[in-house]
Amino acid sequence: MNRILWNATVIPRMPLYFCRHMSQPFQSGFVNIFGPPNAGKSTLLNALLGEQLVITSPKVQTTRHRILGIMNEPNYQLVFSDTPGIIEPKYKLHEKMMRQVKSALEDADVAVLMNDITQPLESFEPVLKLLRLKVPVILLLNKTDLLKSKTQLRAQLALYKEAFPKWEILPVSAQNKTDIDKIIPMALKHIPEAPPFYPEDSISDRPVRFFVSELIREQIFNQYQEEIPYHTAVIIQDFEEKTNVDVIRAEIIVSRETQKMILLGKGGSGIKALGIASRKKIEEFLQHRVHLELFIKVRPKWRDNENYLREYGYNA
Ligand SMILES: Nc1nc2c(ncn2[C@@H]2O[C@H](COP(=O)(O)OP(=O)(O)O)[C@@H](O)[C@H]2O)c(=O)[nH]1
Ligand SMILES: [Mg+2]
Repeated sequence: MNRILWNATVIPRMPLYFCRHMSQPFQSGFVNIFGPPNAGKSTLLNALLGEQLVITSPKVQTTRHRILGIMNEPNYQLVFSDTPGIIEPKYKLHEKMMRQVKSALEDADVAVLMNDITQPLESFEPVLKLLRLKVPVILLLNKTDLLKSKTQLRAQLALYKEAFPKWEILPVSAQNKTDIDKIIPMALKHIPEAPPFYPEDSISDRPVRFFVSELIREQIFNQYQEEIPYHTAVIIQDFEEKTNVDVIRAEIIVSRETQKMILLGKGGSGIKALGIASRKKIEEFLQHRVHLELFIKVRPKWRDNENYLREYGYNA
């Protein structure tokens, strides 16, 4: 990851804009990705941008924020949004996650709706009820690599086409990057002529600190089971950029003392392994050596506490 591609500022949209270099019109707009948990939304964003920008995991509700990923080409800028999976909120953190989804609904020029093609069509209905889409939709049926035959694919596709006759439907595999290149021309049909919203060298609207905290959270999802990842937040307390090695201090917030003990592991082995795995990922991301220190804090019921949620970056 190039270290200077961050901290973009928003440029207001103007009525019509022509690319500086040629007479071809410049298009710019928002392509927002929605779907149930685990459909592969975050995997798709990474595949589209060719970067490991957002975190993914086999567990549901890994993504908690709306995260922009920006694609810059000579004739267009597409601002993709990864969003949390659509669920019925059970606690305040969930409500905040769904507000992130709502904000993405409001500014979308086109919605990329995603479902796991191996799941029954009925499982998709609750998501549609909660979404109420008013913009053009591209429906992606993801994970085609898991299907056993072309017949199975054709059967699923026929079901979806019958249920959603107005939508463009495209079977893909985000993981294998199969047919994801077809999404761009489909999306561009719905993107207006406009100047870029973000400087053309930016890849996201979030600062480096955010991605670093997410990489630690991803490792928590990898390493710990059951409720632990869902009770955890990660905050970067210090980030000192130095020539040889960046020094990063991060706090891991949990809801209960017992969760802290699990995170620590026997003789601190758990937190040690977490530190090593996280550091490797962060070094890959920053392309720089990192010294990482992790601290664990217990904050009872933080997921339902407005002040804590705000402090931990869940602002919506
Ligand atoms: N087999 C297969 N697995 C996928 C595909 N896309 C995503 N996954 C996996 O599905 C799980 C959920 O993916 P993620 O991107 O985190 O889903 P999200 O919750 O919708 O953001 C992860 O384990 C991914 O590796 C795909 O095309 N094929
Ligand atoms: Mg996700």
